Amino acid sequence: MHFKSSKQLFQDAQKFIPGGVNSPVRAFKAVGGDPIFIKSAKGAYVYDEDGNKYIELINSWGPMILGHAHELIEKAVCDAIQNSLSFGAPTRREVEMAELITQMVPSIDKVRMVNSGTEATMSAVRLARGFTGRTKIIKFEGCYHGHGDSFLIAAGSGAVTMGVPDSPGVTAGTANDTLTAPYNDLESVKALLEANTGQVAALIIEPVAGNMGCVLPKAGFLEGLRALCDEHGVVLIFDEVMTGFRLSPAGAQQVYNVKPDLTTLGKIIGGGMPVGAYGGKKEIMDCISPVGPIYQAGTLSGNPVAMAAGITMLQYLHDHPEVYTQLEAITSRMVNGVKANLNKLGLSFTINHIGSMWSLFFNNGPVFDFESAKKCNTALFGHYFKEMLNQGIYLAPSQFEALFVSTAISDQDIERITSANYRVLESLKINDI
Ligand code: HOZ
Repeated sequence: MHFKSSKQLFQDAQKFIPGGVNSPVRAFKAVGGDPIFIKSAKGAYVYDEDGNKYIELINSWGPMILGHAHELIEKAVCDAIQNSLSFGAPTRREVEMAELITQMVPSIDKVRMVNSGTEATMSAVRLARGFTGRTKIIKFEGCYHGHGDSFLIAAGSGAVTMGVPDSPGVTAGTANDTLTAPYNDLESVKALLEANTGQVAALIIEPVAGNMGCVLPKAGFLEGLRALCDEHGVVLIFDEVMTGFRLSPAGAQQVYNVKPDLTTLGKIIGGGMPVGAYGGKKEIMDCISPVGPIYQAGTLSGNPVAMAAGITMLQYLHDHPEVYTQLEAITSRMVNGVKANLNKLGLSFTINHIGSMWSLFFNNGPVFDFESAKKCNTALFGHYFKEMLNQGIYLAPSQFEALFVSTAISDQDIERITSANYRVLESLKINDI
């Protein structure tokens, strides 16, 4: 086959695909330059079409908890494809998957499989609306819940880096039904609920935000939301597409000990295959068709190959809880190395870290919401990103994305990451941010 470099591929891609990519963040617009095209990956490393090898901290935006191309998951997929790729009919593995999820996440009594996190959040909101008979929802500025119309209001991730947190194409009616509050600001949620009494169906939140960089909930914030939702009869939805099974076997809700009514899950539960799910309290979930009247469906939902990959990874996490200690240790070593670099260089950039998620913000103040995240020097981040890439470290190509760590990262990899970080920060000539 004719060899094409990343540069040539990107040129060709732009002729046939809008912007040359199938998801905006990949276009490197937030950091400048052209994207690299990935050929393969194994463990902690990705290899591009140009023959370069990188240590990577994206991990498919979360799911590669055990690193790329893990033997057990590969085998499960290879075994599953022998029996055809899709049936659009019930299969044994869907039951196994649902049982495993409900076993690992105590707040989930019943779960419905879909094909992506976006589908999961859209479906969960429809369910909450049907269940409560109300129309409005509350979301937080800078949180990203996929590209459903209701969520493209003050949205994070690619929506903010492309400068369209409020996307054209979303009708005024839909936008009016989405109320927004600053992350970590309980008082503003209280005010919204009081001003819209009896109208709010759901409050949806990333319990640890990963789409404005990694932003942690302040002490008492999630508990406060739980209490407010109870008081106002609002369905509390935790979007754990990035945090579910990553921060603990039961995600952020276990770490913070707060039970949502519904949870949305995504890519992680497919071990890298395209999957999503939403689940929660039995009385709410039983409102979905064919038990109840709220409709939601999909030919590829519960796809057998995706189920095989996901079950294998979740079962592994279930059987090996030490994975979480390992992830925390690897990430802490990395983060502490970067902190030491900042100290040596007299820099006071902010680092947010929890478990195997973290962000280095090019910002001297604390980052606890969208406004503080937006104070970052994104131009400087762009230089940093490109120089790190030149050093063989592939970071998320935006200041407003979290980094995800896998168990495949070795001590030598950490040393390479932290020493590259030192060299790059030193070379950036940071005067004033
Ligand atoms: N929305 C994803 C990050 N939060 C990026 C998805 C992708 O480009 O694959």
